[in-house]
Amino acid sequence: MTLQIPSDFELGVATAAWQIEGDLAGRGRSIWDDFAEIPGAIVDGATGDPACDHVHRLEEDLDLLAWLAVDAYRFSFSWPRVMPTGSGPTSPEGLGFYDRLVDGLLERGITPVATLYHWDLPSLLESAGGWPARDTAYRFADYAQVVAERFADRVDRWATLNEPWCSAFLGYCSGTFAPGRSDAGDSLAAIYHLILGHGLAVERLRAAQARNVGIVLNLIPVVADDLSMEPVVRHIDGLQNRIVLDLLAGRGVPSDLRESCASVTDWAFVRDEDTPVLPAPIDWLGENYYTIYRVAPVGEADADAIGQETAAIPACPPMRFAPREPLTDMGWEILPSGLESALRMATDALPGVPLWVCENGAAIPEVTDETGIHDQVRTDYVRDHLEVLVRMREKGFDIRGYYVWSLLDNLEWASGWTKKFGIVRVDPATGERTVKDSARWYRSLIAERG
Ligand code: IFM
Repeated sequence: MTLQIPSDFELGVATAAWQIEGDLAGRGRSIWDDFAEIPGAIVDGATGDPACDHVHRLEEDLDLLAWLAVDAYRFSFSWPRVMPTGSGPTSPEGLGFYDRLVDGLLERGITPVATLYHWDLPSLLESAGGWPARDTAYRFADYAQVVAERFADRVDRWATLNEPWCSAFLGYCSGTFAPGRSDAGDSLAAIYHLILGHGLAVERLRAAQARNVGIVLNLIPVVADDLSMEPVVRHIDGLQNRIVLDLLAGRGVPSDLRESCASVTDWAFVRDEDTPVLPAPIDWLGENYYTIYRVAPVGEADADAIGQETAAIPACPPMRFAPREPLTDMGWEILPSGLESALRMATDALPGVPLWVCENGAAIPEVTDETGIHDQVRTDYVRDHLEVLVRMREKGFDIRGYYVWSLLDNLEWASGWTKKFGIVRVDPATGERTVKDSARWYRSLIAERG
């Protein structure tokens, strides 16, 4: 069946600063630079410089975007490139880089869509306590204001945070992501302060006349075949999905979570004065969808799926993750119908808020020969998820667009260069870009859209 994309449905690609920019000399350090120096923290020892050397190859990458003819490009500002010490003085060079990026997109007719925080907390703010500390939320709001005052005239859509779940629970509970801390109580304080920072930043963005302000989550449907797993499903769903949706919707921390996590926190960080700030009205919601969580009673060892770790779940009851084939290279179950469940969750919690799928894509094996880089599984993955969106739109869901993750092969966080999500290959040794089959397919899809 041919995929019929409606003419008003936005198609784009996404990246994030630490994963592609490089040029550590031109910015302050972030928690990911520090994490990368811990032996074994990043599997292949990759570091944030040169990454894809995007800062020095900006024109080439802008031309790639123009060749794809995407409607929009989603990138993230690096907080330590804008404010090297996390608060106070800004860097003229750093801001100048983003001027060139945003202006270069506009010159090519591509809509800039910016995320303010995609996990690269300035190192000095981590030394001051990181996201478990309330003050970090206020520093984030100050940074948001600086960026919005400079770019509100040119950036069309703003996301405060990308996937706060990862920052909080992989960063502060399992410690498999930067900053590599393992304290369940701290991770709950972190998720709360991230959403507080979001709410404070929304106010500053609006004051600076920023248009279209939202947030990007990774809502993940949780399923189990075994009925006895219902309480576990609820606990994980609470931490992955409901805590953030409920805070954004003005319902506070879900009462069941307050109880099920009582062994690891007294929730003293939740303050009454935050009640009006947390549900700051948003203009749109982004969902990054890759997979579901399938959980099962304890049995064999945990699956090797990246990010699916019981250690990332505060007060985790006995359980294991049990993804089913087909799997991507990340060990993630491929299940396009889960995208519908994730978006329904968003709509149920925040009715009337338009949705974008801000990331979707796959790390999969590729075949390279003299005719090119063949990645049919990636193309199928993208097409199957787009089909879900087209069907949902027909049913009346307000879904406005979709961005492939990712434009480039890049630093896949703790997996370094070992997992490739790009529709364009990047040679880690030389930085050379080579278009894959999936990029040619996506380009034709955009060109042939209804
Ligand atoms: O690479 C990441 C991205 O930074 C955030 N969302 C998931 C992607 C794949 O793991």
